[in-house]
Amino acid sequence: MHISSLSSLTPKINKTLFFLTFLASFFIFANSTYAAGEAWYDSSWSNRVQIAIDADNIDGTLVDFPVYVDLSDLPSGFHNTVRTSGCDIRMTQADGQTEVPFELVAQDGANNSGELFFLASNVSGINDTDFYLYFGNASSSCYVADEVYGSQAVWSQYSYVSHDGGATDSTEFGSNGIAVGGISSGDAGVMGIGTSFDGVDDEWDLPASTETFPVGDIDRTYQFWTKFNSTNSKPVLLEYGGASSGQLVRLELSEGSMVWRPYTYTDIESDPVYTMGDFQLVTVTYNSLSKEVSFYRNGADVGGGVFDGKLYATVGKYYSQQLGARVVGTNRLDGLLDEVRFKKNITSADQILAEFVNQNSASTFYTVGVVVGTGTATTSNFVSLADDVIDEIENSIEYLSVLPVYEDLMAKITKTYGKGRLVKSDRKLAKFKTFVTDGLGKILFSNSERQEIKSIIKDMQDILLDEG
Ligand SMILES: [Ca+2]
Ligand SMILES: [Ca+2]
Repeated sequence: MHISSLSSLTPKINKTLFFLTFLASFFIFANSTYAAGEAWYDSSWSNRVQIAIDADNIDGTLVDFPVYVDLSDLPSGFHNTVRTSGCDIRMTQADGQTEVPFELVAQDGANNSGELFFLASNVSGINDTDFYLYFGNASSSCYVADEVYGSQAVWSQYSYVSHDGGATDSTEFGSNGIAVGGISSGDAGVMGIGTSFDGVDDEWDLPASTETFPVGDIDRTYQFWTKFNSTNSKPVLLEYGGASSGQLVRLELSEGSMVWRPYTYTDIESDPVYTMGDFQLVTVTYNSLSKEVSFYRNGADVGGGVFDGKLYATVGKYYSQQLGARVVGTNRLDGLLDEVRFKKNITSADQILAEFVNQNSASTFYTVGVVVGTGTATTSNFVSLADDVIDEIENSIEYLSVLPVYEDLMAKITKTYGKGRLVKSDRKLAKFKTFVTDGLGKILFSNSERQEIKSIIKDMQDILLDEG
């Protein structure tokens, strides 16, 4: 939100001039010198959309945070323009130019949906952290997985990441699941697809890789989006290791508690808060220094304890390693796994909570801006809506007045009052909608609220000017 380059006049004069112009502006001032937000990544790309992570959702500062983007949160202007392959997608930091790695897991242009993760090196808990998603380039190549900004770099902190509940591993180690019992991925999960487990003979076996599995007495984090349909068999999410004390790692559900069962050592249990039939995010951390095992449910700390043994380095020595059952074929999961992740370090409590908010309710975690075109934020940068969409908006509330607004103000309004162009609220003051037509962002509001809306917009404009 940079308006400082509006002119060389003092901010106070700028503010007055802008507001006077604004009050009179029921016409389009296409020749405005209003500056663009940030620099453009590359002129070969036609469009971008801002994704701003709301600081209210962040405690502390997050480092190397993989951000989930539900592509159904993006405007139709994205879905109408992006290539079917997605090979024109690029992600940058707030400066509009510094790239960050991303993984496009799925894209469904027919349904305007899809799943993308990008790596945020820092996410602030004080100010919103902005990123840009660029698209619209007919000739760009897809990044391959091991390129600098390719998918594997998103998961550089992880030893295993499966977006489909065990079938495929997105890390550089590529520990794809081996299907047992007729298991296959494809069932609806929390983010895109997951894997259903039948509780009879289904499991994913994973390769015996010491790269993939935390082995020995080292820090670690395990995460599972899961749903339990039945508790009968004390279902196991993960088991691997050997047959001697401290060689085995087993995570299972018992009477509502997640249990850390290291072979022959004392079990450590969470509070009995895990439920049946709901998707829930299970996170388990182990601190090799303090020996503390911590459990989280949906981002909240739900107990744990201090492990009294020692973990030894074994994988694939005696047993297989698998998701959804014990290695001896018992304790089978009747339910579903979606996102599964292992790390050889400890994810902070702040990050675990942010991950839950992001993955459980992406549209509250970030605010998506409007689609803008190449270059500066002049009127030509806005993508027009189809006539029928405009009709729909105009018919949906009472008689409206229209005010033209520009990229930064539009983003501010959207960020403050809701997302997208179909903003609505029970609060009278916020009962307006923003949209884009005739190449210009506009706000619609009913005449009865006109003065109040104008007052809000003026306040926002003042904020923008002050920030400039
Ligand atoms: Ca089966
Ligand atoms: Ca998934």
